[in-house]
Amino acid sequence: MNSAIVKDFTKDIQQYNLGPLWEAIPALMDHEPKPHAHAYLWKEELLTKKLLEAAEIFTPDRGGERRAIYFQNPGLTYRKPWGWASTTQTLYAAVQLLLPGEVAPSHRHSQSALRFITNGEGAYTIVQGERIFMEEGDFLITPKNLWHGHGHIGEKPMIWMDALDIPTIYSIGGTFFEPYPDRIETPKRPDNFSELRYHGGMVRPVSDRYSQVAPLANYKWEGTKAAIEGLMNFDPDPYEGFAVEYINPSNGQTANPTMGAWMQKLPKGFHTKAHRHTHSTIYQVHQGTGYTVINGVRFDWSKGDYFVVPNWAWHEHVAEVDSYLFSVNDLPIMERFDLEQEQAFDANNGYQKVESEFKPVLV
Ligand code: GTQ
Repeated sequence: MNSAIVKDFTKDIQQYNLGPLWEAIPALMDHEPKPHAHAYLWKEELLTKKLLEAAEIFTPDRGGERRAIYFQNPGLTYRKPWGWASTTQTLYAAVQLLLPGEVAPSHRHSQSALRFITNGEGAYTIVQGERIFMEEGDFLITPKNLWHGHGHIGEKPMIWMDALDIPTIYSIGGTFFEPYPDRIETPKRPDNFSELRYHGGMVRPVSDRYSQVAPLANYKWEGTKAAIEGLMNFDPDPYEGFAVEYINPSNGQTANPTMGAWMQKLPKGFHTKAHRHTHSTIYQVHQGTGYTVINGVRFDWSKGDYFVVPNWAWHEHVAEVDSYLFSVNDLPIMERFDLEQEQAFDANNGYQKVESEFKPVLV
């Protein structure tokens, strides 16, 4: 085989929008996942400052737009436009600020959403005609195609985390979006309807024996915390500490069909063993201080910070004080394709060597 001839031919076919597999195959078929997403961390101070600056220049009052600032992974900016708003290859996350008296108009879309409430009270989201009042530590879901908008009748600014499957839906060409005909939906059900129906925790109304999309809209913090405290009577998971997953009580599946959401407690001094897995994860530090080692780099975190563990990246957590980590993952997507794999870090007693420290951008 004459390599000059092969090279010429490779060039030749590209002008016809054809491609040479013999050149491309090593890049197309990595021997194992090579995430384009970087491990990364954003400090709370930066996020709060930028949200308050955004509040000076932008009000969420048109077409369903929100005052949300998303986490653009620096390894995924080549995706145009707007980097597909990719925090990991499959997931989007953002922080959103709603001020007292403001309305974020109702809309619906084919992307699924979830929220984790980090600051404030007095705002509600209205989903399926139900006003759901949000408090710190609450976890809320808005699976695809449900009308949702937000309003604020309290006194303090409210900030929460949004996570959506935007990059996934964008890349497979499945985007639908529709503004609500009026500004915001009018309530059709009593306030906090679903959390009242599920007040007992692991019992369900008999009418919910068959799978429903979002029978429970708000998973209150006190319930999540109580579940974790129950787990603390037993040995922790070596990789996750004391961790629970939010589920749909009508079918036992993940609360959102395309995104997993967990809350994990790491008691003071707890050091998880290192492992890696196919799925990627976005963390929000709900409480505490500590660090996570990702592929040998130490990421120090404290309350209110956000960080990304890309797929197939070695990682382990260390809590310096009692800590709670909220996280969102694409495990349901990986499992849908039967691609999930996990590997324990065997060397060095199960812990990575720290080779460097991540320096976050400060304000
Ligand atoms: O609050 O409904 O961050 O629709 C992105 C898309 C938030 C929301 C986001 C959305 C929302």
